Amino acid sequence: MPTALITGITGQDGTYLAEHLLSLDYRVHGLIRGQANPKRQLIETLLPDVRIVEGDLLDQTSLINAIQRVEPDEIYNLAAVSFVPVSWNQPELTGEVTGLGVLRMLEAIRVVGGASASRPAPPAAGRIRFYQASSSEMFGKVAVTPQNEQTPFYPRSPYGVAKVYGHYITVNYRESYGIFACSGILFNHESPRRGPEFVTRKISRAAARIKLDKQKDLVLGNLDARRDWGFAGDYVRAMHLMLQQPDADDYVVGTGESHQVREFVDLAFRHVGLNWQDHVRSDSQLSRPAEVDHLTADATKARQKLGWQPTVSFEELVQMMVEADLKAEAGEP
Ligand code: NAP
Ligand code: F7E
Repeated sequence: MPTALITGITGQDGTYLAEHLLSLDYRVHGLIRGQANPKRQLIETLLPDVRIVEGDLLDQTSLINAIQRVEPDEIYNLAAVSFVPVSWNQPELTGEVTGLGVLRMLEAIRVVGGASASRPAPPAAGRIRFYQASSSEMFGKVAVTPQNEQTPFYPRSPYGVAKVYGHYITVNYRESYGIFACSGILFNHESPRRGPEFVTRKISRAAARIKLDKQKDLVLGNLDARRDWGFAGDYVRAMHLMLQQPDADDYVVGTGESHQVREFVDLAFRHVGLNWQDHVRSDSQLSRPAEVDHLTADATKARQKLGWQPTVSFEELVQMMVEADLKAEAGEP
């Protein structure tokens, strides 16, 4: 039975990945930070088969201890400060967790495996397979559309900059120490488990609440921004597939379709029988200091080499999220 360690287990992707790996008969361990993390109980209740291990991406020793204790075959590094606006308010923390946290995970693998510059690829370090959650935010201000593995990076936020560091340190440890380390450059992926601060969930939740007379209107930022939105449940399959390949490599994962925030709003409100223009306004206070205007994935490599493809369309994603929020807001479990 293969063993996996997931950092960021309490996040959207962590829960979907844990479910996917458990369905494939993995023994799954999830790294949880903090003495009294309120989400620990959520994981214990929703995912009772996940074994919890304590640790923090800010603490090198805790990561070494976690790897020594779990002895994983695969590590999925999903933990990050992941909300882009927070990264302007807390740029140093974002750099520490989202950027240097990746170095600490790779160092833990190197130290436990005993790799060094003079002895690049000892069997133990080579045995653990590592997945890094890279992001389309690294492309930022794009000069080329769509974006693939060769597209240059031009990050537009402290988050994007930290992810570029995480990406290249992953490539570097693969090339320096022979560690099997992959980066998935994932475009936006959403679900009913998405944090309510992200735009898709903010919209689906508001549409449901307005429909149920629990809220009057919705204030958003830039309605013109375009994203390539897919379903998180599809994207965690790609993460797993990357670590099953004969060689470590980097892959872009996305649907290849981009839509404006405005289109998401329109579909969500239409799904509950409302006209969005009666309820939604845009406030420039919510715009970002530097915006990423338009992202579209070219996931040809993932399709061809991993055999991966998305199963949920944009329209289905919007419906799934609004339906889930209608149930949640109506008090259904
Ligand atoms: P998320 O829901 O925000 O989850 C982030 C996770 O990181 C949480 O479990 C959080 O734990 C954990 N974390 C934060 N700081 C930590 C620390 N110092 N030590 C250990 N854990 C820490 O993010 P997501 O949407 O699942 O995304 C997963 C990963 O993919 C992230 O790295 C994100 O940047 C990246 N990504 C996401 C997307 C997307 O569209 N979702 C696209 C590309 C890349 P707590 O519960 O304790 O806060
Ligand atoms: O914003 C615009 C906003 O916060 C999407 C993270 O998972 O995906 C995510 O980052 C767009 C932006 O996601 C509001 O300006 C308008 O253009 O949902 P978001 P994101 O910034 O794309 C990438 C791939 C990651 O890696 C990240 O970890 O929507 N927008 N009005 C708004 N955004 C928010 N949050 N709230 C608004 O009111």
